[in-house]
Amino acid sequence: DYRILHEADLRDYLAGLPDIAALLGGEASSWAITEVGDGNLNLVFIVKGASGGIAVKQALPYVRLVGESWPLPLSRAHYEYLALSKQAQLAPGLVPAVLHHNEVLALTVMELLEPHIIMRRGLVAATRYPRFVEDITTFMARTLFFTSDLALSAAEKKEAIAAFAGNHALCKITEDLIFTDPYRIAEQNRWTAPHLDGLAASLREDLELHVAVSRLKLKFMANPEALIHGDLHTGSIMVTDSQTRVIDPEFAFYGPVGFDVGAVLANLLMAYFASAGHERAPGDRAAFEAWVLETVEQVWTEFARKFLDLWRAGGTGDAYPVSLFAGEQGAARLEAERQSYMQRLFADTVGFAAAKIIRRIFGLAHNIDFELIEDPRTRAVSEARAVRLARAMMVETASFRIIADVTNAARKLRDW
Ligand code: SR1
Ligand code: MG
Repeated sequence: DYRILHEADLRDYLAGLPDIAALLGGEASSWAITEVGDGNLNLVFIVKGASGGIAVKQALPYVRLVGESWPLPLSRAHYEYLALSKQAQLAPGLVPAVLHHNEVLALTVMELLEPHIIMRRGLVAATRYPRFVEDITTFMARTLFFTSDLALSAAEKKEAIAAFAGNHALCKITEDLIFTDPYRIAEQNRWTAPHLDGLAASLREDLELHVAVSRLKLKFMANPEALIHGDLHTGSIMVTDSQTRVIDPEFAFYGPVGFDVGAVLANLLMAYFASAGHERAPGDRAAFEAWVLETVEQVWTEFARKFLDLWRAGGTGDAYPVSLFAGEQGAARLEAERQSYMQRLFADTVGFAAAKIIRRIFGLAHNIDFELIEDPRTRAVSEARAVRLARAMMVETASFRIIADVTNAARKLRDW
C-alpha cells in the first residue's frame, strides 16, 4: 500500500532491494539518508552508503508547496518514470538512470547526480556552463522530433498520446498557474514587492494579453505534437562544467514542442534580468550577462539546426509522406515547408517563453533568480523589465522573427 516514507521506512525498503543495497554497500544501518527536496511537489532523499549513493524521489498525494488542501494524483510518478525511460532511449546520457520504480509507492530510485547542481543555483551565482547548449539542444531536438508525427506512424503516435493522457491533473496545474491565474485575481497569486501592484493590475486589464495567453493555452491543450517534458525550467536541469542532466519530467504529456523550448529560453532570460540585482564584480556581471544572451541565441539556433537535420535524415513519420515529395522539385518544396514549420515553431516558442516569465512573477510558483534579490525595489525593477519583454513577446509575437530580435529587445530593457 502507498505510505509516505520516512527515513526509517525508506532504509528498510531499500535494504530489501538487493541491487540497490549492494550499490550502497555496508550495513543498511550505516546509510546516511537526508531529505533534500526543495521543489514544489515531492519528497527527494539522498542516500549514501559505504560504496555509493542514490537519489530517491517519492510523490506525495498533495502539492508539497501548498499542503494537503491541494490533492494531487500519485500517478504522476509513473508518468515521470515513463517519460524518463523514453528520454533515456532517445537522448542517452542526458537524463538520470532509473535504478528502480515502484508504482504503488509512487517512488523512483535514480543514480545520484554528483557533483551536479541545479542549474538555476549556478546561474544565480553567475556560473557559465560551456556544455549546456550542446546538451540541452540535443535533448530537446531528439526527444521532441522522435516522438512527433514527423518520425512516428499515426498508430504509434496515437498509442503514445494515450499512454500519457492520464497525466491531466499535472496539465491542469499548468493550464491554471501559467495560462490563467496571473491574468486574473486568484487566491494563490503573489508578487514579491508592492512596487509591482500597478503592473499586476495592468495585466488583469490587458485584453490583448488575455487573448494572446488564451491562444497559447489552447495551443497547450489541443496540440499533442510530441512528448514534451512539460516543466523544462532551469530547476529541472542539473549541471557540471562538463555534463547536463534533465530531471523531473512529471509534467510530461503530448503537447506543443514550443512549450519546452520556450521554457528553457524563458528561464535564461529571467537569469539575465535577475543578474542586475545580484552582487557581482562588474566584469563578472558583464561576462555572465553576455554569456546568457549568447546562450539564448544558441539554444534556439542549435535546437532548430538539430531538429531540421533529424527531419531531413529521418522524416519517416506519416505527416509528410515521402511519396508526395518526389524528385528535385518535391525535395525543394519540402525543404521550404520545413523552414515554415520552424518559423511557426519559433513563434510558439516566443509566446510560451513569455507565459513562463509572467507566471514566475505574478503566479504561485516563483524562482530564486528573482527571489534571492534582497532589496524589494531592486527585485521589482528586474522583474518589471522581464515582464515588459514578456508582454511584447506574447502580444507582438510576429515582430520577433529571429532569435536576435528577442536578445536585442532584452538588451534594450536591461537598463530600463
Ligand atoms: C503547484 S506546482 C507549481 C509549479 O511547480 C512545478 O515545478 C511546475 O512548474 C508547477 O507549475
Ligand atoms: Mg519539478
